Amino acid sequence: MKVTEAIAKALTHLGADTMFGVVGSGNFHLTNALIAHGVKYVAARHECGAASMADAWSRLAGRPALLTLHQGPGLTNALTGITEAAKSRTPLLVMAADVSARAVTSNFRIDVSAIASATGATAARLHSAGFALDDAVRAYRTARDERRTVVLGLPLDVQAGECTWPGSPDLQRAEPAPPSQQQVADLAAVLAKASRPVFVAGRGARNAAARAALEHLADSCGALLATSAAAKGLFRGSPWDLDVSGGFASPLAAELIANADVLVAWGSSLNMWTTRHGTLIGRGTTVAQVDNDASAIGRHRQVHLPVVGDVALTASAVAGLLEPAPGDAGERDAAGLRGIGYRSTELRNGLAARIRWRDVPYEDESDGNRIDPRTLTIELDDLLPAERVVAIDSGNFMGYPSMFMSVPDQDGFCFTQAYQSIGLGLASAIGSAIARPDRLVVAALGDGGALMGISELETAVRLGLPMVIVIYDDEAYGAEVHHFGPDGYPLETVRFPPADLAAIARGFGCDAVTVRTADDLGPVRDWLDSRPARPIVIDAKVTSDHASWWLEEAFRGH
Ligand SMILES: Cc1ncc(C[n+]2csc(CCOP(=O)(O)OP(=O)(O)O)c2C)c(N)n1
Ligand SMILES: [Mg+2]
Repeated sequence: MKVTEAIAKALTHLGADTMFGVVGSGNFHLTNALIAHGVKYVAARHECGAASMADAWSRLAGRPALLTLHQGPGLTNALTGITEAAKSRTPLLVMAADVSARAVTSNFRIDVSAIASATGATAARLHSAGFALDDAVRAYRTARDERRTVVLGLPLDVQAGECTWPGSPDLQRAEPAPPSQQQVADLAAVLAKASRPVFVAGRGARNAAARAALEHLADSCGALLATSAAAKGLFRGSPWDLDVSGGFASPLAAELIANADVLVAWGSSLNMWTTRHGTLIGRGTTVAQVDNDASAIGRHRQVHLPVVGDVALTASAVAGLLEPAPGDAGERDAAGLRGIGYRSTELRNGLAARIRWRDVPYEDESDGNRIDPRTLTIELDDLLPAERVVAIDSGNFMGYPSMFMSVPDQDGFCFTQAYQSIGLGLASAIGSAIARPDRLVVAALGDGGALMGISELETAVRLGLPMVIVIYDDEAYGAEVHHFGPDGYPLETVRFPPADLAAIARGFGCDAVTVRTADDLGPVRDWLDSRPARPIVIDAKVTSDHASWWLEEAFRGH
């Protein structure tokens, strides 16, 4: 059997069914072999776009997409997207064609392993035709079971070789790691005594099983529920949901988190973004951290109680030790609350009224020619169906969709910020739309990031994706303007003349509208009613007199 054929057969047996890429001579045959085995292939226009699509798809599907790349520049073009995926622990298999070992003078020759490792991805390689299948299966398993971005180098001579089919690979996955009984008991003891416990769930808790186990445990000890930005939406619908902890936290959420006496991080590293540079962790707060990766514990914050174990398993085990004593149920108040921990009827009412950013009063700075980005985002939040995925690029604007747009659950938010690159948002929105065709995908971009990744507009149009692409257009690299402007530095390098982004979008085949006031959003309503088969781009000319408050806070981390 041809090596490419054997790899395609094995990967599809393991469950690979979606692939993104740009095809050149080095990945032509393998890509076609995978398509022949039933894999859906999405052709991107730039390898970085393909990588971000694959990253987003894998996050929302919870299993590895395949990314297929030509040798040399195919891989280097994809590197920013691959780095984002690697830093986010996205399960992703990058199939990177490479020159043959003997082709020492080829133009396409680069050190694939060194490049892969340098980004934080796991480097793998097909070593010979005889072992190619083992190498490919091991790479897929590492991506799937260890949530790693794996770059599999595919030398052309090995790809062209022959091998024997050894039979289908085993589908079994490694069991999640249970925590030690001692650590479970210690955490239960701390929570049993806590009067103001708060849970912060992160990327490692972004699944339905973890949500159920954490909510159950939180009910037993009266904890309030927050997430890192990467897990936004996880507790949506719970009356005790504080939404995001960190720079995006609403004033009430920040106050409640800072006043916790026990804070438990679940699959969250408590980095500077999640803790607002540590200010959300009170001086006397006991901090526990639960993570299946021991090396993640204490990486950013001092932790009093480390627990190494799977989030859902640990939460269930701790809840088992905290079950209410018989007769305890009689203490419920009129609202059915046991009044334990942080919870009370008064707080519940306070959360319902004030936990959302859009319920915090602000002065609308719209002036008729430019719209206040807060007002724009609240209008869109009302206008767009609640069953949505919000995918966000990087820049000053990014706080507005993150804070003013609600999402239905943890799969309603695609936040590619582990590498803080601009330009990935449109492609990650396309990957989201392919993963979740049942939801409206909203890409939220700055004008800088939009123009950097704009080649993928053609992909969105070609695929007939009914997405909303909203561009917060301040005609600048606003983050830099607000970073350096206050100190009087020249800003010519980060400001641009107005661009008619709606006209550019129409050129790609999108619907488009320019928005200066809320009334200009009428065409978006019509588009929603029209069962659209193409994207709509909203070029929103936004006010930009000052930095967003979250950015001002974030600059302290630079
Ligand atoms: C690939 C990359 N290049 C440069 C930067 C530095 N950078 C951070 S935010 C930003 C400006 C982004 O502009 P835009 O997308 O318009 O968003 P805005 O800040 O104006 O809201 C730049 C250049 C980066 N993060 N990533
Ligand atoms: Mg801008």
